[in-house]
Amino acid sequence: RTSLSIGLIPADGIGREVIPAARRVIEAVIPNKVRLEFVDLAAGFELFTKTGVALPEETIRVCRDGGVDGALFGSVSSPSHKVAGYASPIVALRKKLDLYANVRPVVSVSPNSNIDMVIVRENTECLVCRIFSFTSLRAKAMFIKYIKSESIENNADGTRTAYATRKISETASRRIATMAFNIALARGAARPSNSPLPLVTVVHKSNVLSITDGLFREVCHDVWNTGKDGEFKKLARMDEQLVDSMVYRLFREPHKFDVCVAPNLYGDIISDGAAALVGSLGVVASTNVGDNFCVGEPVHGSAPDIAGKGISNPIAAVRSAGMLLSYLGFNEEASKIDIAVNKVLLGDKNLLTPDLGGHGKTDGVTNAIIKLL
Ligand code: NAD
Ligand code: K
Ligand code: MN
Repeated sequence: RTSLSIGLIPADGIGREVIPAARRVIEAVIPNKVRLEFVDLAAGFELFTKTGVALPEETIRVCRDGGVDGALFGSVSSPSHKVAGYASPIVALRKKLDLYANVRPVVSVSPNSNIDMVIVRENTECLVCRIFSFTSLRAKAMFIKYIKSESIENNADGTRTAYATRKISETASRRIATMAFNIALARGAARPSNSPLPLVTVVHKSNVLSITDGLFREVCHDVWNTGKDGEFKKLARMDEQLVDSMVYRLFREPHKFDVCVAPNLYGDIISDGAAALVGSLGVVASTNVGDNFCVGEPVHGSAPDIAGKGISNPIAAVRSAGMLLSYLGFNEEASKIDIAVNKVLLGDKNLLTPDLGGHGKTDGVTNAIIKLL
């Protein structure tokens, strides 16, 4: 590549602190001969409160129609109560761009811990979805029934009952499982030849949710057994874990996990949990990946408790930028970022931000990373 164009979508809260930090790191690492351009793109809850739109068409269009090569998303402040007309712009963006996988590496750099796992989270369905279904009434006319993922009913006794619908499709399960096994094969190839085969753990709860999670599990087994002309079965191992005992094992023996693949909501929950094992949500990065586009995104949210204080940890966003660069073919630059970040994490503790026990600031950590590049 001789040019590189990256869309920046800081959105809300500390997204506005960590995305500019990530931008500075990209500027520092990309060689001068590459024409580098950033495009500011709007989204967020604050934007919604001002304009009534959380994810402008323009932001979708620029990402979808080749206006940028990739994008970085910060974090959005989605309120916990229902706000009429509002839906999370990151959830919408993932769907609009069909970014079906959320790839979340969870890695410890501390010498007395050896956690090195990737959580591959399905990104388009599960409980976080809207469903269109076609029903035929008296076999005569077709009606389109629009089921929202959640609904609420008023009961005769004046109380309410809320429902959620969960969608697990064979297509989405197959492509996420395929992505997980491909990641496993790439990890296996990067290890010494006498290492055990990479392991993919399928997370589900099909002992109870035998139809939805049962389908997810069945498809994962099938992908392992038959995928890539038998390569998956030959070059990777597979096991499975019920999501509740997954959490238990994750806390007790996190070093035993390699690649984990999970439906949307389980993947979200276990990756926040896994973040606690490597020090802070402020260091865990992700990419939202589809077949044509990638959006780097720190796993954390907008952190209203620390927003505006200049103490948010930029490392998750910086690592997300590194993952995006790697997706775009800048592997050398991505590994430079990795090395610099790890050095900073292992360096003077005081320089680090308070979430990691330090007294440092966003800028200080970013400067330290840039100095090492
Ligand atoms: P959060 O991730 O924002 O914060 C959880 C805790 O981790 C807080 O104590 C926070 O201070 C800390 N933390 C997170 N990132 C940090 C960083 N970079 N440096 C230092 N500390 C950090 O989760 P929350 O508090 O549950 O949610 C806050 C808001 O974020 C909510 O409105 C939620 O909807 C939203 N959210 C958005 C996303 C997203 O944009 N994809 C993801 C999760 C939550
Ligand atoms: K985020
Ligand atoms: Mn989350």
